[in-house]
Order: sequence, then structure tokens, then C-alpha cells
Amino acid sequence: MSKAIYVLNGPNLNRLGIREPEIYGNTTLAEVEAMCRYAANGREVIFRQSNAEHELIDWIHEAIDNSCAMLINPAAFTFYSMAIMDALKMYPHPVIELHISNVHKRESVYHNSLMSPVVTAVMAGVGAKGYGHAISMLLDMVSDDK
Ligand code: DHK
Repeated sequence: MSKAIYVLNGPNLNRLGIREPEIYGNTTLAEVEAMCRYAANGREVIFRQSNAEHELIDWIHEAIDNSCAMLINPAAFTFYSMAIMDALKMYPHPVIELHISNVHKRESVYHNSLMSPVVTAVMAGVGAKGYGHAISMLLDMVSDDK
């Protein structure tokens, strides 16, 4: 049986759609989840969000043995969570770091991702629709591994 794609979302993303729509748009997290499931084209998607660092770390550990690929938006943890960075270092499958906004066009605090050096690829600035594109890219990466 083929393994799932994990989609993990960090703090404040539960408020997508009403949180700073001028930056993050009007798409809700539930709509993002539906987009991911559609793009996965039948492959199982484990879709989760947490405002707690330890939960994201536990889910990354869980995904090591239970997934074929990961899409992660660590949100604010991106820039300071060495614990999440260290967990991602242990993740052996394709992983894409995604940001809805172009973090490099924002305040300097958003310019240095601790995650980017330890993931497969990075996507930023294409809006919430990037989640669907990232899932498609992960499917390609997984199929290329065969
Ligand atoms: C989401 C957040 O919550 C911010 O803390 C990040 C990211 C940007 C996004 O664009 O998806 O800095």
C-alpha cells in the first residue's frame, strides 16, 4: 500500500481566510486541505495544523515511518525553531517548505529560514494555491524515486 503525504501547518494558519487577508488571501485552511486532497490524486493525505511546536515535531517523527513525502508550512517557527529544523533533518523522504507569502519581500525577520537548508525544495509567494502545486511536485518526486 502506498504511503501518505503529510501536510503540516504551523501557528496561526488555523486563522487563514480571516488572518491578514491582504497578505495570506481569503482561502481558509479547510479549503487548502481540500485543494491538497484533490491534487494528491487518490494518494492519502494526512493534513494537520498546530500552534504548538511539540505537536509539529511529534508529527514529523510519526511521518518518518508513515509517509512518502511531506509538505510543511512551519509559519513563524520557520525562523527560530531549531527543534523543528532538527526533526526535519531526520526526515528521509522528499519535503517541501511552503510559505503562502513571499517571505523575502517582507520584513527582515522573515528572511532567514532555518528549514530551507534541510528540506528538498522551497515554495514561497504563490499564495494558498501553492499547496496544490507543491503536492503535485511531491508526487513527481516520489514517482521519480521508483
Ligand atoms: C505564514 C506565517 O504564519 C508567517 O509567520 C510566515 C507564512 C509566513 C506564510 O506565508 O505562509 O512568516
